[in-house]
Amino acid sequence: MIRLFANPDHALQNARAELAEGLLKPVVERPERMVRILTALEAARFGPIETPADHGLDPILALCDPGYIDFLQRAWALWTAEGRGNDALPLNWVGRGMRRVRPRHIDGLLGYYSFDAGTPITATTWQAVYRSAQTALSAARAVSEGSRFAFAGCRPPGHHASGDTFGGYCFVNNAGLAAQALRDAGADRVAIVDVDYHHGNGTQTLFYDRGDVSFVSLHADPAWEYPYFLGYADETGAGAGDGTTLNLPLPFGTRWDRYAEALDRAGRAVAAFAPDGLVISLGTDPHEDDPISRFALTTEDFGRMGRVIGAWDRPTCVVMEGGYDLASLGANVAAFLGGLLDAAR
Ligand code: OKP
Ligand code: ZN
Repeated sequence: MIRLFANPDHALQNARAELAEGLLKPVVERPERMVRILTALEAARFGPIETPADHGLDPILALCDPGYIDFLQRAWALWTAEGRGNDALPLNWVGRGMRRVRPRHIDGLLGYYSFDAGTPITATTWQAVYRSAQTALSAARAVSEGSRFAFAGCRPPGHHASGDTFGGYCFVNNAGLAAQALRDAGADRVAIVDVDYHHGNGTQTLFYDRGDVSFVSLHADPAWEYPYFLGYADETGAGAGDGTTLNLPLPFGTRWDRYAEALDRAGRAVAAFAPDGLVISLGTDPHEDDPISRFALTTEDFGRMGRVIGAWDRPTCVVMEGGYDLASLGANVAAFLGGLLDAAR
């Protein structure tokens, strides 16, 4: 049995442009993505799509820097106070030899709290981000109340956001909130497995030194792919979290055969950690038709992936991340969830 939740305010994140390849290009992370996912889930008849409950700001503030959350809530007002009406993008960052101070001007704050120029803030971004977070919290609640599976239709996504940094279309780490919610509801250990094409740098950072939440990620080799500055195989955790991070970088062109081997390694790491709950950061951008990615999985492969992960046999909260091929996106998500359910019967 699976319970499904979707962010009713996802369309409030509807930015115009991101800086890419030296140009302002139309954003690829757009509302139509969630429309496609929900249409496919309805057609697959997994069950009703529920409106998330409001769990308030406290769980967000428990995982994130309050100064950062305050910035997200106020960024648009500070931006428009400069006489600007277009979407806000950062343009300046700390370089080597400079100081990590928190500036006062909005342009300085945007750089202080970000790591790329591809993640626009609009008038309604905070509302969309807040409700996306509530969607993940509601799915985690469903799992902790006994549902074997839950799906959080989060948009905007979250896995690139740490507790104080936005980037990669992400502002608040929805998967991290779900993992912490499972912990707070009594799970001693939670594993997060990230199958998005891009490394979940924000999630890794949030839990890097924690022994109670492990992070396992399959993604394109960051030496060649975004986010470039985290996600290498030699990052294995620190302190109490020593050995609880596992990065499995894969080459461009990766197909199911190679992917399945890495997923098997991920499964062995999860089994060794013996978690009471599992959070999956689901990106469908490993699909062969994804416009910004270079793996070669098919829709059928997402079904296989779901069956493998379902066989790990843990209460599982699936949190939506990326995936930008509108034609296959819905079918890929439905195939993955169908695979989970197949494995559990
Ligand atoms: C977010 B998620 C495309 C450039 C890519 C950022 C990618 C963010 C991916 N014009 N820039 O992990 O799917
Ligand atoms: Zn991605």
